[in-house]
Amino acid sequence: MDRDVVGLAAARSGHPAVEALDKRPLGTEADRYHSGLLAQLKNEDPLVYEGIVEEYRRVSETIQLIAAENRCSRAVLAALGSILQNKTTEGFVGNRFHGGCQVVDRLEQLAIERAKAAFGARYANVQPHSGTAANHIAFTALLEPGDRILHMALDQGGHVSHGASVSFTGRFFSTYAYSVDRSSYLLDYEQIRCLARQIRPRLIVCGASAYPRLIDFAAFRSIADEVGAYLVADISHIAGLIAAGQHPSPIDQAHVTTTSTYKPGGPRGGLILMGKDYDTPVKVGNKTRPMWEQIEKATFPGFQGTPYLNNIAAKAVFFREMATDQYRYLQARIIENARALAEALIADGMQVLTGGTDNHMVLVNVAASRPGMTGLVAQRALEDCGIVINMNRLPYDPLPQSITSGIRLGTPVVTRNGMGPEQMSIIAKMVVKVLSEVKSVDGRNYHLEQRMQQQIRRQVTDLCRCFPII
Ligand code: DSN
Repeated sequence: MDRDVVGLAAARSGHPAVEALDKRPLGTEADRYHSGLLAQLKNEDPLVYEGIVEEYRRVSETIQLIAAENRCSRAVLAALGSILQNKTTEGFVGNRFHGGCQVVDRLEQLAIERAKAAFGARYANVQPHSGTAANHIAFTALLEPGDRILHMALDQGGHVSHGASVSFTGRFFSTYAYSVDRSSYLLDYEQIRCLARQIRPRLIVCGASAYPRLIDFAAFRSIADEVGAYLVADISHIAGLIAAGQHPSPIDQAHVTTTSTYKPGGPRGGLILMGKDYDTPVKVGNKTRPMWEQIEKATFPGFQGTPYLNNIAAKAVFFREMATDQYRYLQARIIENARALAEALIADGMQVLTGGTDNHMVLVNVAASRPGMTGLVAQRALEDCGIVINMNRLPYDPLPQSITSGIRLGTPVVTRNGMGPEQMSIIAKMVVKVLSEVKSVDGRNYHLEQRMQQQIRRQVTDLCRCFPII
């Protein structure tokens, strides 16, 4: 043994202070190590600390209506900012490349079991770094380069990773898009079936970023089965609603279900789930493996290296939260609030796509509601007044992606903060007031009277103060 190490051990064993330290429960030491993290950051890096404070203030004093956003619990934040962040390894539970994995193996297994329980799945992979990574893993697990994918077009409400030409999917596979019906803006499953018969895709993706109605996963599976395709359901936007039984589940309909974990209110990251098809044989290259194994090989070494073990622990915390009555109540309330918001906007003359919503989001055609208005002007003017939304290209939108005719509003954050239908009608009134008063100059620039802006800002701040982040 190294002489210094021997000396240090001898010194330690005889020293009363060290002996006392050794007898303290480990939990106390771990608590001490993790407590006061923000205070330490403030001391060591005031610039980053100030950024965090500023962001806290921003979300505390403005109304967050980005449909893709949510807010995780403090328990999830604690797991994210824990010592687990330092652990490196590769592979899966019980089969790692590095030593020292006893604890993280246990935590990853816990996350897997809780994810399976939350979604009624037979297989869960908690390693994907994001929803997009989960899609990449699923596609590469099931397909050969160049294989055909049929997906919802990005400008119709699909997600960029599903097949847009600018994403990895569009570059490495042959992608074909389906649309929503031109008059109802709903998915037309018979049209999608006809397209699938012509294209004969090897994989069909369903799931959307901007679609306010229920998705019929059983109809998608019947189309996939008819043409011999795999079905991947990306449920990122509606995962919380599905776990809470507020939207039909794709777990036993799709071959593979993917989701991001922050949209339903957990830590950033991705998740892959499978139901009855989890061990269906898949042939890719010259190898045939069960689907779950194919997914794991595509995760590591296929696409990722070390899993983010702090994120995995945070996912475990979140999947436990998902199984609580409180979480289920919140998901029902998210939909109730979105419906109240849609109804109040319609009552004030706004054109809401499909006439309402079945989920957490509301799509509004602002260009058709107010002459000269664009999604970009609406987003900017509302943000000036403290209401944060995003512009959104609508199906068959005549305006370009950088301007858009629409906006997308979502209720997860305001609901998490405790707001209900009564507050949704107050918010709708403020949105309509801003959109009625703002004057678009050229679709990008605009004029909004200072006095009006300040008045709405004050109302927003007052409302936010009644629903603080706790
Ligand atoms: N999919 C994006 C959105 O819906 O805004 C975020 O990942």
